[in-house]
Amino acid sequence: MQRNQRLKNSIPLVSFVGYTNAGKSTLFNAFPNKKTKAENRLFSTLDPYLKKCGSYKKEYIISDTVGFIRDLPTSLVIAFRATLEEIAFSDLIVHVVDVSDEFADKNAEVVYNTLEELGVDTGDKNRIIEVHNKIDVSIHQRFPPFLKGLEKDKIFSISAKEKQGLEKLFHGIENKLYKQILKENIILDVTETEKIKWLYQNHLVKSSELKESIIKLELIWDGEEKQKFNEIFALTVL
Ligand SMILES: Nc1nc2c(ncn2[C@@H]2O[C@H](COP(=O)(O)OP(=O)(O)OP(=O)(O)O)[C@@H](O)[C@H]2O)c(=O)[nH]1
Ligand SMILES: [Mg+2]
Repeated sequence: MQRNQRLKNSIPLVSFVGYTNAGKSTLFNAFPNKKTKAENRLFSTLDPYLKKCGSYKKEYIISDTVGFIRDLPTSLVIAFRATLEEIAFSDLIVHVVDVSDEFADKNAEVVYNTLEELGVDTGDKNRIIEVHNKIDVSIHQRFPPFLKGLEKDKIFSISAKEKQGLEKLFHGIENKLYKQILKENIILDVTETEKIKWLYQNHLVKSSELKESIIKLELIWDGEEKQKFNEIFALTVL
């Protein structure tokens, strides 16, 4: 409900979370501002941990928050209570991980446990992306997800400090928040039953037209669904 309400009434909220020292605030500052001067003043007066970002018609608000640690001190929890509560209702959770830290695994685990405690279902992978930060000083450039099963397109390797990989991240966030709805036709042979079945089962078919052994399907889907289809069936859509 919260999510739909926000999308209807205002702009989506993107919460930065992560272990302390992961680079959340550095990343927050690296995001280009989208505000007018007046808005700017209003925002920073109301809450210095919020910032309006994004491009034309794809705006969103980012929220920086306190770094998680094994046992968050009560005073910090109280001070950041509103922000912490907002995390569970945000449209996207950006988990910043310092991959140059030898304890990155353990730290990420603490973050996911804390998120669960805050009421976030970490099994809902549609709302979580991982930002692997500090690749300028890490041993590898790419790391597997810290959240088991998180898809590759939800992982962004960056250096917030050196401003590496940021453009891809900005686009990734916009695409997650504002899915592009595509209307496309696909022509299949009727013997390609697995593909046809998959499209119907995922409720992507708007109409169909059968001509001899050829079926033309009118699809309404988003980029993510299209990509999934192409991955499963390794096919280019006409
Ligand atoms: N080498 C390198 N250092 C970084 C990078 N990003 C952040 N840092 C450094 O890491 C330290 C912590 O960065 P912050 O942005 O304050 O981290 P944070 O996650 O906001 O920390 P808390 O608010 O304390 O939880 C600072 O010294 C940053 O300069 C990066 O991409 N590369
Ligand atoms: Mg910080």
